Amino acid sequence: MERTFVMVKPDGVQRGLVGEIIGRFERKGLQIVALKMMRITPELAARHYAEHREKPFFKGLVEYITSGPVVAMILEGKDCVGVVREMMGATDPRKAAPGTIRGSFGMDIGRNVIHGSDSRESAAREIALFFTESEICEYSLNLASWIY
Ligand code: 3AN
Repeated sequence: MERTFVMVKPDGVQRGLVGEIIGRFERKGLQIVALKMMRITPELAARHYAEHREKPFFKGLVEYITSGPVVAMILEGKDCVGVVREMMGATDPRKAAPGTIRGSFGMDIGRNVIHGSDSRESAAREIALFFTESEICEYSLNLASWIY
């Protein structure tokens, strides 16, 4: 089983999309193994978005992601990283396929509702950045027989 890190960004929380987004992942058959609402500090934002440090949009990105609470989670399932990326849609919501989360709920690349890790390596790094081991729940849903 694979794990990925997902976050409903401040615009998603403000717009009341938390339940809708989590519901999509649950109904898909992904298992929530960790979940919390939190405020991202500028320091955590800088570490999370380290690869974008030199980009022109970096300052605005940090201001946006620290502007209100986010809902962070770890999801688990077969090929979870890729499955979540497909469900999120393209980074720019105006270009994201209709039916994807960004395609359904976004209009601007600077307000794109959700984050999901882009690789297994990023997922491992981001999970360690946002969660402690004790915040992760190991439990059986018997997915082997009902989902797969
Ligand atoms: P994704 O979130 O789809 O993996 P990345 O990693 O390229 O996309 O970008 C990380 C975040 O940076 C995006 N979610 C978006 O909020 C922001 N971002 C990326 N490109 C731009 C841009 N051209 N203008 C403003 N914000 C951007």
